Amino acid sequence: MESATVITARSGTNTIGLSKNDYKGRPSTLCQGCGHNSISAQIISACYELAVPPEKIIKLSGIGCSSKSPTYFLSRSHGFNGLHGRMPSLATGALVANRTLKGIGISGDGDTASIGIGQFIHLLRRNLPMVYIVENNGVYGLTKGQFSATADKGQVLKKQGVNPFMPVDVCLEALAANCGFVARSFAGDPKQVRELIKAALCFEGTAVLDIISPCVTFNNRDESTKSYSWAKVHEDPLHDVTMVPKKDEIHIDLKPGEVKEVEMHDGSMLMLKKLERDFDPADRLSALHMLEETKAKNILITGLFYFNERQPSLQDIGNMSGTPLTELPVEKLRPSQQSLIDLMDQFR
Ligand SMILES: Cc1ncc(C[n+]2csc(CCOP(=O)(O)OP(=O)(O)O)c2C)c(N)n1
Ligand code: SF4
Ligand SMILES: [Mg+2]
Repeated sequence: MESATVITARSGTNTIGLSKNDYKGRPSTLCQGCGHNSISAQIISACYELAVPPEKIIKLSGIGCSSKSPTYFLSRSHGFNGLHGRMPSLATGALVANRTLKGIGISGDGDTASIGIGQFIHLLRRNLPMVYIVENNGVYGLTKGQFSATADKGQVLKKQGVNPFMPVDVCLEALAANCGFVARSFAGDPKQVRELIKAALCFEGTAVLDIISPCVTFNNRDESTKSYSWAKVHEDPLHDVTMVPKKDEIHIDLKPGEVKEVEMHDGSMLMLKKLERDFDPADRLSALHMLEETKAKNILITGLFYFNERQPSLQDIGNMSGTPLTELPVEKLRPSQQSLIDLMDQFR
């Protein structure tokens, strides 16, 4: 994705002449304090700072409070709000038919890990160019607070009782499905959310961001691992994340070994400043191990867990045209009679 970040302070516009307002959407109708609102704000900032042309984005979602939120950012972009758990099919169709677009998919833990888990896994196998955000609050917010598939075993909710089931971990699922960009963040850590969204936008395949996004109405009690208070106390970032777009000069004033640089397809750099742990996001098995280990220790580990850009997308495998299908003339879209005869001959 084209990117450039020099913002002229005087005019308040980015390098393509757009102001931050050009990246906003309608006023939110979600509850005040809902984590989903702060994620929308960081999507707006990330796209503004990267000078992403809004018309090159398609917003996709399913059903849920989270899935409503594309209305609250990028009103100049394309968008399709689909059925519960079926956003991946929509995304696949849209992005295969039009290679000039980048997808921003917004889903919930119910939309992805409950009803949509099958669609999610198969989307990852196809590696289409999109940022897939799971706004993870451990409940079905829109339908008034039932346990979702990411709720912890033993969790107690007022009207639900005790959850008897083991949770699905979105990042573990993404790693198992060989997704090339797997990260976790927390809506209460806006800088990390923004920088990871920028990196995800510069990644060419499917980038999964599992963002703990508290539901202040149905699941924000201190003991819940999806609450603001728990996440604030237990968050342990792997690194300090800064995204440097390709047109900016990189100035780092740090000792060698403190920063790991991850280069994106477009030449942008993701700078990962080491904090407590030594961690290499190129090592998938280490990522799996670290996620299991930190979960057992009750730690909310955040940051980029895995990065691998060397995987083809369905667009590459299917040799899809760079021209959107709607712009191709009929004679290019419709196979000739001879090509159909040749195809049938292969099966005789
Ligand atoms: C096929 C289908 N089944 C069930 C529902 C009811 N439903 C609407 S939203 C939702 C869950 C939303 O939870 P989540 O994806 O976590 O989003 P949140 O509201 O928590 O952001 C459910 C079960 C539906 N709309 N369609
Ligand atoms: S019910 Fe929960 S998830 Fe839905 S808008 Fe309110 S706080 Fe957000
Ligand atoms: Mg939810």
